[in-house]
Amino acid sequence: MLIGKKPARLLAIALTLCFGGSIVRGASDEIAPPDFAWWREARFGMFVHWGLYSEAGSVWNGHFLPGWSEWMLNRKKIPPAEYHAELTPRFDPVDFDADVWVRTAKDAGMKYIVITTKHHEGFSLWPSAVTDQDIAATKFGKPKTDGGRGRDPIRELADACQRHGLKLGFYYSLLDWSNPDYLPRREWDTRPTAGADYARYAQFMRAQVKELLDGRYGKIAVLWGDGDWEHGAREHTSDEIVAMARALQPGILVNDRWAQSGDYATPENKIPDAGLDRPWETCMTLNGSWGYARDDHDFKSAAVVLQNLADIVSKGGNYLLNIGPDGRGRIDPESLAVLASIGQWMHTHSSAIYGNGRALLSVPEWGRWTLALTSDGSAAINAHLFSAPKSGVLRLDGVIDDPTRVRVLGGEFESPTFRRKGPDLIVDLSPAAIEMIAKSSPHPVIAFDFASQPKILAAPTIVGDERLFVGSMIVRFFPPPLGATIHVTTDGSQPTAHTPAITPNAQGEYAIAIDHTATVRARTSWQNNMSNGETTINFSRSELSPAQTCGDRVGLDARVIVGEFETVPASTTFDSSKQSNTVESVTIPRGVPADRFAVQLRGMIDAPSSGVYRFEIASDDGSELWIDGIRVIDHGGLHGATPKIGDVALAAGCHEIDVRMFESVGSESLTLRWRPPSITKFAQIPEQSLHRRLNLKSE
Ligand code: JFZ
Repeated sequence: MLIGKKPARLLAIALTLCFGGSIVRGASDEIAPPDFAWWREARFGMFVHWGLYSEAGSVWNGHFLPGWSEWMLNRKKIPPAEYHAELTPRFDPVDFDADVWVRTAKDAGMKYIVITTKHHEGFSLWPSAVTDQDIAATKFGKPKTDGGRGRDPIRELADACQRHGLKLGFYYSLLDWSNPDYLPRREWDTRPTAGADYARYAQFMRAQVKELLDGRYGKIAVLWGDGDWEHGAREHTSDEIVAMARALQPGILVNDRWAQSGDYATPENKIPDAGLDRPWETCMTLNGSWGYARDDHDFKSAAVVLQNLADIVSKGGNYLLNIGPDGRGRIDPESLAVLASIGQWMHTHSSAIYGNGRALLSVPEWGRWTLALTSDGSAAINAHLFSAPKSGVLRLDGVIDDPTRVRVLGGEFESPTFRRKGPDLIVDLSPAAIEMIAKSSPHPVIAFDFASQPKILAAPTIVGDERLFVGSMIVRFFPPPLGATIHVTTDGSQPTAHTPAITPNAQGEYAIAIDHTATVRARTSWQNNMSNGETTINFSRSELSPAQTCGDRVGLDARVIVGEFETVPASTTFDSSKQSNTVESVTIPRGVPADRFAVQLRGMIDAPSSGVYRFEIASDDGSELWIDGIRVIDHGGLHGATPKIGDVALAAGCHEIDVRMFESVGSESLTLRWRPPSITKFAQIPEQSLHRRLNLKSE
């Protein structure tokens, strides 16, 4: 995976050098790849929710409304005109000092800030040429010549970030409760919808995003979309917006809330159990609201935040911790106190956070392991001790190298020593150390320093993610730690020290060939000590599904049925369909109801070559992909627009395709991409590759 990305990165560096470090696009129009280097190093950022709702603080007509303050317009069913008329004149954040905000973030150890430039309420926090519902409509933002203060908070924040060396990202809401072109309207919103045009709204979004990214605010590191759930990517013109962002701001990171998967995932207010297999960032509130909420004093403690941070980093993710400054621009004293405590801990422990990621050690009962790899080649395994180990002992299973040093990062207790037991490192904690660990809050960290990346006798990694093959396939293993050996069985039995070891081939790769369906089990050993961990993967040999006659016209037949579905309906259920038409690609046909329907798309798909095809379906809600009567992807159930993949072996030529999806309520979407044999990336399925079948009843 990494190897595939390298040329692009090198190209970007080469371009940067050629053009004297300025940010330019190459003559080939090559777009710089998303720059994850700083983001992985940073690990910790500040989310800022700030807008008109901050002035209200969840108080409307004198009543405090618990919950998310930035949703007040919607929750109180306030007509947008009334909302803006009340809050725009009041919004005058004279206490706003961008340096204070940025220093607060920096002192807390945060490396980047993402601010809401426009939230669902539809108020732009910068002077925007394409709306009047913006900062320029307030006394704060009105030009001095018009009696205003002439201030632009986004500019002040951008400049302060620049001064203090923090990266800046822009949150932008696709959902907009105020823009007259935004549809659908809330049920209680009485503004006439005649003349409203979502395409024009999308154009407005493009104009606004352009303002934010065209360079007037300098280098912008992240475009953080949100509120994508009422329309699909095509209506939002997400592709155009994202392409524009990448062209204007080379290396910019785009999140996954543009009705498409983006560069990284953003689980919200929760930490995925085992992390995710793509870059990810959890955003979290500090109290119970994103925006300032006057009476919400239920703040997380620094200890909880720092355990979350260690948990996230141990799973390879980032943490975007939110603050909600008030309508005068002040960060409340409770948030400041928590951030200050976080900063104190970070001051002495940040080496166990920055640039850290997953360690190859299993999750311990007492806390989390993180692994730091530094640019000079040295490394550290960090034990984040949320509680004292029950056994009184820290075990670093399978860590073959000896650390050069063991340190208690904050010096809360005396650095322990280690002993070796075969492939394992053991640290016996003194009663005094155990007592200190139990007492310390936020948690203490013991760092194990290594001169170079430590060899860890973990379960071997299998390279690649092919699980289905035709004929025979080579299964490759990641090189084991130096001097360690890989033992592999293919008959389902557990590998032991007596299982013959595999030796590297002429290319230095550890690989075996299989020509039958097999369960591959692998362990590593070092000096006759077997790894505790084991890798088990099933590989299936498949025959190529034979090709059939192609259709003679492009497009797929679509059938729509209306009703309440919670699972993907069977094909025969669509026989009752009263609505059928043609689509040019795998998409939801026009004219479906807003909610409660199911769609079936049928036809032929033309495979350019023989081999294993991988498909990726993304749908909201559930979907299934069938090819030649084989269920390739089962993505059933109610969910958001999440992707799911499946493999199928196809002979070159045409095959029956049947895509079914259903939508309960909310937003709906459907996309299908493929990765043909020996291609490394997913791609759009060309429209010429989809054919209508001639023998369908509707013909
Ligand atoms: C959104 C906003 O509605 C909210 O006000 C806040 O800005 C937050 C960061 O993002 O809320 C969401 C968005 C996505 C999910 C849930 C709440 N989600 O994907 O589960």
